[in-house]
Amino acid sequence: MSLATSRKDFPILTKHDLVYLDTAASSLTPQSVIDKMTEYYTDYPVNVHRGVYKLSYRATETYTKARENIARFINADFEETIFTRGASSALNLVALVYGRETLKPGDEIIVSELEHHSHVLPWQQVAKKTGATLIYVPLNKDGRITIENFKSVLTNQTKVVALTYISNVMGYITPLETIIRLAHEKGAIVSVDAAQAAPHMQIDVKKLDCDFLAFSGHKMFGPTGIGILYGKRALLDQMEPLEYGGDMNDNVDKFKGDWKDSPYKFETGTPPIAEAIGLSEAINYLETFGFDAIITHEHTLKTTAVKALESIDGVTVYNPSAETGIINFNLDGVHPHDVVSFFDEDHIALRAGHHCAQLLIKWLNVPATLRATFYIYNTEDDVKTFIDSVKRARAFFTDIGF
Ligand code: 7TS
Repeated sequence: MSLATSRKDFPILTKHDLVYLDTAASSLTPQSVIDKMTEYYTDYPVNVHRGVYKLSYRATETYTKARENIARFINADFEETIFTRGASSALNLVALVYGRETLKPGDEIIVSELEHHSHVLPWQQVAKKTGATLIYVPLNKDGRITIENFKSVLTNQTKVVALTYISNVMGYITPLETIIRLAHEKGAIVSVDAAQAAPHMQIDVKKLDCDFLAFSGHKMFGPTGIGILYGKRALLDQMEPLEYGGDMNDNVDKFKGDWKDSPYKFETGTPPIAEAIGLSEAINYLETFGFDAIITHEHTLKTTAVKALESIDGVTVYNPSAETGIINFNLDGVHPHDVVSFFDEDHIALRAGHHCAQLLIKWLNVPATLRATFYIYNTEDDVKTFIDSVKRARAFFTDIGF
């Protein structure tokens, strides 16, 4: 399918005058995904793995096929593809189970200041509980994780490397293939936060050889409330569940019970059925474009916008070299929260704040930033509207002495 005609697939874009530049927070939802979820709620809205009646068989079969499709999408096995509430819960599961069960005093966990809070806070807690130490990869002058800088903190004590694949603020791609190889040579495992990568680039967990990888449905045309944790089977087999209850269990006696194998042992209770079906359809939709076309389109729009921003006096772009479609910027001397109302007036949706990445905002030494992100439905016209709005805001604040 062509990117140029994709806008008509998104009901929100056909109904409203909207320049949507906040995909890094959540992408818009195409009609085909809405239809698949409506079909579930309309035609077979029943639980899975329980009822011995036709509707429940249909729900179970569609739900199971959804997992198969999502596993195929990242080249994982079915048993290695766990449904979670989102990337945050997936990353927490790794830290709170694998981390807590295996780490001991003296062990080191490598993280970075580019991480989203959901890939730092769980490891901080685990470090506190186990006596392990958090070590930060020094970022280079552009704010990137480099192989050289990673090597400078990798030691024989490194047991876990927890890094983002694409930064949600800087849009940089982490050189993970080499980092994973180096980490494995030291016997460390690698947890990858792919929340910003899965919507924009092909992920092959076997080729990447990561140990864990997490992403969310709602950033890649899917619904909210669902995410994926991929884990290598051998690691998942040695991990205990995080939560206990229905569906994950096998035999239950008065004083002990046991549980099924992965993925079920990590998924207690009624699962996100409509969401799993919706995410599978979102993947089908995403795949009709091909990742090369997607990333080229986003990057082209981003490059045009950065060039225009850099020609405006009093605008700072913090990540001009980003390989993806994310622009992180500020109007000099103006708090981003004072700027966003200009965008809102022009029907432009973008985010101001710390983007759940306070470590990076502190590294940049600013109170907050503005972030614009491009995806398949954005156009050259969107870039123009965005740049005109920045110019209008800049002129206003210059006039009043900022
Ligand atoms: N990791 C990264 C890199 C993210 O960008 C996000 C969400 C998460 C993890 C957490 O995902 P969730 O689905 O569990 O919330 N990032 C953002 C953002 O940049 N703006 O809003 C949410």
